[in-house]
Amino acid sequence: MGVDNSATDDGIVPAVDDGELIVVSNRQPYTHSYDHGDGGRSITVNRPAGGLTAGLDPVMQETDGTWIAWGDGEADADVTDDNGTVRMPPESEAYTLKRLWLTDEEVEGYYYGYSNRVLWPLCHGGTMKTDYVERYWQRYQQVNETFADAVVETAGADSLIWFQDYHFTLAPRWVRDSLPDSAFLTHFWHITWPGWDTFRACPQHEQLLEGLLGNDLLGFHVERYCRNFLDCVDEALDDAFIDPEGGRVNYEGHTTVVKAFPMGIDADSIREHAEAADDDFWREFQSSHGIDAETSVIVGVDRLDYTKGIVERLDALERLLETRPEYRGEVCYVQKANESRSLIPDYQDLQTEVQESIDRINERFGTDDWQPVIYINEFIPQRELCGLYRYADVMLVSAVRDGMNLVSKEYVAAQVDDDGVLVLSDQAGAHEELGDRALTINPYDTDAFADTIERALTMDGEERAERMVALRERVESNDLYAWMEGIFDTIDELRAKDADDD
Ligand code: GDG
Repeated sequence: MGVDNSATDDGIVPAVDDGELIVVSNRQPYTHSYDHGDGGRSITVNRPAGGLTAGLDPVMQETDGTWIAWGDGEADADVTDDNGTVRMPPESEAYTLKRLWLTDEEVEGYYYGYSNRVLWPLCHGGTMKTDYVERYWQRYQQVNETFADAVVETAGADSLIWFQDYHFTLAPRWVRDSLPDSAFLTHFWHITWPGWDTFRACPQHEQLLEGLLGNDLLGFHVERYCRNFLDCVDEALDDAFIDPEGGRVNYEGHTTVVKAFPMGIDADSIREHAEAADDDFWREFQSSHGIDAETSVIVGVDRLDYTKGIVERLDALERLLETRPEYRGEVCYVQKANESRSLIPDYQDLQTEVQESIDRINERFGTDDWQPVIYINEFIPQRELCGLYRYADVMLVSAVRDGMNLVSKEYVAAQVDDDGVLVLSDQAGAHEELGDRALTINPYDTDAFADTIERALTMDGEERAERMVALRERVESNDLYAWMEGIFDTIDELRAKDADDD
């Protein structure tokens, strides 16, 4: 049965027939694990926590699609058939999850190696952190081929295939070469795309660009990344024809449209969680972390990643407490950061550096009844996170480079009392949308950053509300569903045009 691109109870769906939507991502929407409380006898399903995965799940259910991802859960293989597939979610079995099994060597080379020790730092401009190990590249190619094969086996002539992120730069070209033109390939690149001067340092830059140009539509968060990508193609591929205004590349007879789609969040869900976190929640939070009721709370929420500028932020807070003693005992900074990619040395170094900075600040300024920095380094449930956003007086987002930064938008959506202040780095993609109503900082300019924290703490209620109301309207209207709709509408237009041209 054909479906229109129309609103459903849960969101929107693209114009595809049942079974034609294929999503490809590194992380899967559901994992299976053994219930250790039960002596490991029964199996538990872990559901999508939020964000894109939770937003896409209803779309997959509505279209009976196939989601292809790495099966990394300990009990995943126990519930799949011989093809690695299982119907999800358990209560309605509405779509197919196809799990691909990766060996330890593949995970080391493809995921920890090429994806996170080459492409991640390269795309964030950190060429000094890249680690070009031939084994990583070999495994990355091998895993991309495995995913491409799985897509080709699953796809039909009219399939719509949606790749997510930097783990799959090569697969689109191989899929494109194996499927008829009527199949549509699209890719969303969730991180920044660097300028040519950075990108050219990568020995495999040509293959990466050729791979991505297998797509019919390639999306980035902001225009600047689109321009950077087109510049890289222009410099690296002699045979590519580029239409910079139209955002099109023609390479070896195939056209790729390159377009910005700034990603949003599920603002309604965040708002509902924030509303549910009432004053009792906040009193309990304050008392369990030893925060005095009168103390102003500043918050930072990050994956522990060197792109997020956590150490730079702690430096600015230290400068504030050093140069303005009147804030001692009056403000408390809550750093919520969960560990990530811990097998990579740069991430281990960062964990140590963050812990050392926090210990130093607490030793230097802390007293018997006041701790300047509270560190929460485990994952917290969505309700608690939204409560923290709601009651924090100021949020600091100080990324040194960030594709979008959804945390800044979540903070805004949770401001149901319209009394918080967002301090936002001009290096985050979100700054393009929120920069004029947030307070802008350069994470490296420690003195000015400290001044801006003070400005946020002393802003009067009227200005806070005026800024936050404007920010909230923007975040609510450009939410996750508007983002998906923008992508699906563009796909429908491009497919309709292709059909007319044939
Ligand atoms: C990449 C790009 C781009 C974090 N701790 C907890 C928790 N979180 C959730 C946040 C937020 C998500 O994790 C982090 O998203 P970000 O966008 O801030 O950052 P990345 O993980 O680096 O994401 C980024 C994004 O892709 C999307 O395209 O914006 O630029 O780097 O949603 O809420 N959630 C809960 N507990 C936690 O402790 N529940």
